[in-house]
Amino acid sequence: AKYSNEVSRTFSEYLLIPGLTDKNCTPANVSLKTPLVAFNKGEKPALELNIPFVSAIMQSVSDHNMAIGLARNGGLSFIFGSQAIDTQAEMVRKVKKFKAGFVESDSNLTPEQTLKDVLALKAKTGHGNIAITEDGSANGKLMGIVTSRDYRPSRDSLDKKIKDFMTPFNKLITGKLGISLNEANNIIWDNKLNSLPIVDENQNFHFFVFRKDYESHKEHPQELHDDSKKLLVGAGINSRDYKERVPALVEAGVDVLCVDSSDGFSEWQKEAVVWVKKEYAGKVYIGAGNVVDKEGFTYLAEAGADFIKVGIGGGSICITREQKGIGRGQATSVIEVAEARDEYFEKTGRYIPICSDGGIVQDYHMVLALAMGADFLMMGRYFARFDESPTRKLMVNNRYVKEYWGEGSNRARNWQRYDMGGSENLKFEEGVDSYVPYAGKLKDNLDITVGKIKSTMCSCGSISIPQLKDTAKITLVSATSIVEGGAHDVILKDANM
Ligand code: MZP
Repeated sequence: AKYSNEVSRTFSEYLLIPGLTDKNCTPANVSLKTPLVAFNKGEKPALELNIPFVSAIMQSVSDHNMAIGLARNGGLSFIFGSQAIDTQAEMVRKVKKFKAGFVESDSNLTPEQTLKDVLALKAKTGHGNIAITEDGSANGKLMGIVTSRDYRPSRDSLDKKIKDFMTPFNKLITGKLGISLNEANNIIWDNKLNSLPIVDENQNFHFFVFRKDYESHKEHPQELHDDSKKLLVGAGINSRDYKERVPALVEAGVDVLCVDSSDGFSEWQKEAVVWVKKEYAGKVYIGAGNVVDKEGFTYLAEAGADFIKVGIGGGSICITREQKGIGRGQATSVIEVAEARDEYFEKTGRYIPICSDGGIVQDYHMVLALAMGADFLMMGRYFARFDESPTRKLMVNNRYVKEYWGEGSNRARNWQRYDMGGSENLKFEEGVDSYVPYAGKLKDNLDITVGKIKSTMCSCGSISIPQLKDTAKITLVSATSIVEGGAHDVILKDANM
């Protein structure tokens, strides 16, 4: 056996030391733009993210709703692959159908039909804001309310018009749905009164938005990325059925794929990457992983991967290290693979972004991962807590929680990912089924996280991710200095005395 003398470390064992914050170094000047796929020296990556976050390839995290929410905020989701090919492709299609400025609904109201209705009603009434009602009259049953795309009133007048227009319908929505007026108002008016409700003919409430977050739309123009004004979306694939799955996903419009495996240093991964690169060159991008050292990185880089995912056993729901004894501390893995990425770039002129996957607990861990060389981060637990994740919100022990289960748990039954041998049964579990504290809306939480990251970067004297990588000063912390970092030697006022 070969021994690595280096201790395998996690993010919590490090801290950042401030660098000089010059006057230009303000959160408003910080850019979190980062490459998503490989590019050659002197060129620009074909796909970039406006915030360095992607959501995990997991049943309990990334469906079409999460993908729409995250893409609209500058990140990207990889829709889970542990499902039938047609249902996964349908989720991709739903994201790609979502167009900036169009109303979208996952009800029977297709965007096309909705738009047709709007235009017809607009022609009849001459109004910009239009309710879709059963019989087309203002007294009919409300089906939805939309604003036609070519109608661009000022923010203020739009807010007022929507408010005036919606007032008579509040009761209907509240009554039929059995939610409180407060809840309804929260939903209907959202933060900045830019959200609109859609109700289908069965009175099912499909909350969707029209030009949501007018302001952040400008700040995170991800949705304007490719000219079609379509959102970017990714999807997980496995190394078994990719010859059937990939064509369906490409046909549905997927932008980027990722071979999803807890251990990606394998000939199966290489074959999958090589096949996709050959059959779909220029049509779709493909990431691979997960690896935790230079050898694994170089193997997948040479196979042609467009990005490489790093991390084994660090996920919050993951028990791979306990069950199989394989893995490595996430910080050490990222540091070593980032070195391999830089050496490979130096040697070949091809920059292959790396993604730190799993094990992020505190927001400052995100800055550490980026400073250690990750180009972007994949997170499961973080996103599972939000309204947009696909799982149930429950009340457990007097607090709201959301369900969150690992892809290696029996619940996910993702055979391809964890069962290497092709047997029909999962012999042992590598993941747990759990709850995470419910945290509300994706956007509200992302705003806080992004704000914190920008502020930490300013303390480090950096206004971009590449600058942070080059200049960050990182120190190991002792067990006692971790204690020093929390509140200590005081009696907290809300503690039970
Ligand atoms: P976290 O953000 O919850 O800490 O970790 C999410 C990551 O854990 C996923 O992106 C994936 O790589 C990994 N994962 C997912 N399921 C399992 C499992 O069941 C797992 N063991 O390790």
